Amino acid sequence: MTIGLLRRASLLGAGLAAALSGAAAAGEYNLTVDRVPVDTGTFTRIGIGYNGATPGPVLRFKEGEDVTINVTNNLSEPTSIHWHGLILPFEQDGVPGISYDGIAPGETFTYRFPITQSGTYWFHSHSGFQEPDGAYGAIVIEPKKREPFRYDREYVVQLTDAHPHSGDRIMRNLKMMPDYYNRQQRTLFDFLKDSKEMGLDAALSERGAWGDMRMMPTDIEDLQGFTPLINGKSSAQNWTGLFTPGERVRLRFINSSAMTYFDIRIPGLKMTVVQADGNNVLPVPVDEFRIAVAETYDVLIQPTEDKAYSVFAESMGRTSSVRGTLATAEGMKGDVPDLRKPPLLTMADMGMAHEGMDHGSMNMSGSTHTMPDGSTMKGMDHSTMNMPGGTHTMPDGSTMKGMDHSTMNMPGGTHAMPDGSTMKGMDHSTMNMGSSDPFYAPGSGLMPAAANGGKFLSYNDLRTQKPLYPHREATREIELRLTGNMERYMWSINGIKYADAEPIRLQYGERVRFKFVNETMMTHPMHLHGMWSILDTGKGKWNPIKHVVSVAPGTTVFMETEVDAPGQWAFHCHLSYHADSGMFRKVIVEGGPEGKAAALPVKTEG
Ligand SMILES: [Cu+2]
Repeated sequence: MTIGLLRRASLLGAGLAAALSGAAAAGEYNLTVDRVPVDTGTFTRIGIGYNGATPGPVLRFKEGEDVTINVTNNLSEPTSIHWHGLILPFEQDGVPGISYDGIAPGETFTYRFPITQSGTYWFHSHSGFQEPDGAYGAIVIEPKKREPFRYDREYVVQLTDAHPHSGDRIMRNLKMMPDYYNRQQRTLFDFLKDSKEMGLDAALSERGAWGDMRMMPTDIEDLQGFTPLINGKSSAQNWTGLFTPGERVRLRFINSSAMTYFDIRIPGLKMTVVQADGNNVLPVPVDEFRIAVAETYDVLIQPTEDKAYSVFAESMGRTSSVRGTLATAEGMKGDVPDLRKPPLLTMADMGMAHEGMDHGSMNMSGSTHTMPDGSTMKGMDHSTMNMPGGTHTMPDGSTMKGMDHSTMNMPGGTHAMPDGSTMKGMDHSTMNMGSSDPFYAPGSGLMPAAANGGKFLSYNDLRTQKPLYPHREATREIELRLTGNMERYMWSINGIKYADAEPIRLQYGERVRFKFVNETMMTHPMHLHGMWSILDTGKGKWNPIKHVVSVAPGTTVFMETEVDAPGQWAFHCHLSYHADSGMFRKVIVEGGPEGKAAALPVKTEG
């Protein structure tokens, strides 16, 4: 009843806002932040949106224009808007406590900044859990120059993981009971099945190892029970984009989820990836790709038949899916694939490849770690061993009990070097792993594979189409260990949560090499504000230029940043509940050319 009333009220609001937008001067945009109804078909609730709806409007900017955006807060709490992936002065970046104070209830804040880039981006609230509650929208920036590819029409395909609970309630529940939303707990039945397959001892010790980590093999999504949406519509509500057979269609995928990675495919069509995080890449034809939280990928497709194709997005943990439709007329429907089997994390995802990790604390079925040459296995990738089961015969004839060859997936790779040297530091650029993906730990349960057996996009396939900076040696390396305590739902960097951490201080003009070491069993999409994240895929000057770098469990990933933006910036995991519980840092960029150095607020560190 209330929802119906509110819907009418907000539709009125949307009309009014549209009228206001129309009246605004060129380059001027108006956004209102409103309480809006969310109706997924599965549940209804009141969420937060822009101009009366969630998702908010698609903001279309032109490279080279100066934009003015008036944001009016109609909520009874403070709000903010962050322009995700946009390069702009730090005071315009929209992070309360870092860029500015936020936008008080009833207040209108005016953002002003030049648009210096092009591509697909998005915007969202950086206050509390307003973004999971629906406060997000898309940004499309038209380039000054011609695109290096052609298309006849385009659609934004914006994904989210709408949840019946408010973000605040979810956070409270996770703090109280970290597995509150994980419905895939292993049962006694699973244990008995494991025992039958691997023997009781092995099953027991594997259980022990997982217990030591306070993790379960099913801990892939710590938030389940959501309804994924495409452009605000669930599978039943079926978002539909029209095409004429033979047309080239550009799809701008944006993952605006709070917590959910999606694997995306369009059965019957090849997709050509042409852009990642707003920057053009050399085209990569794929059958399927994984989109981390907060990433964007632009793909081209060319449907030739007069029929309906399903745009199918399946959550990484396979607990839910959403389809939209590309069709030649409204109301058409394509086949909807079934959910695939949920992946199980393996020992690889426990991060046993990490140097310096205390192997002694891991109960590993009593297998011996002494290698034939007597060296220790420091740096060696234990992850290739899914411990229990099997017997591995070493070169010296000794056996290594508990190795499961059936789960080893390392075509063309020799990772288990007797001295472990090649694994040290996990330098992806030098690893040749055949068809497996070097951005996952070898043997990882999360290693993606295309549903049709075809090509699944890897970070390793991404090459920038146009380097933004001359390639040079990094001036400094900063190690950021991604850490957490699953038992207390505490997420941190280098073991320290945001509230207790000193800011990361960078000097203007540096090129910093960030080394992410994921010591947790979750995948973290790391997002640095204000400056580009040049992901090291070993391609030198052709390394892809991103704003989110996803770091899978048990891996080390490097990215480099040209420190060219004075001021202070946020740097955090983009999973909403991880960021909020402490996997977050403030970055301060000191110095800068005359007149360009930022006048930093004299505020104490938050
Ligand atoms: Cu995280």
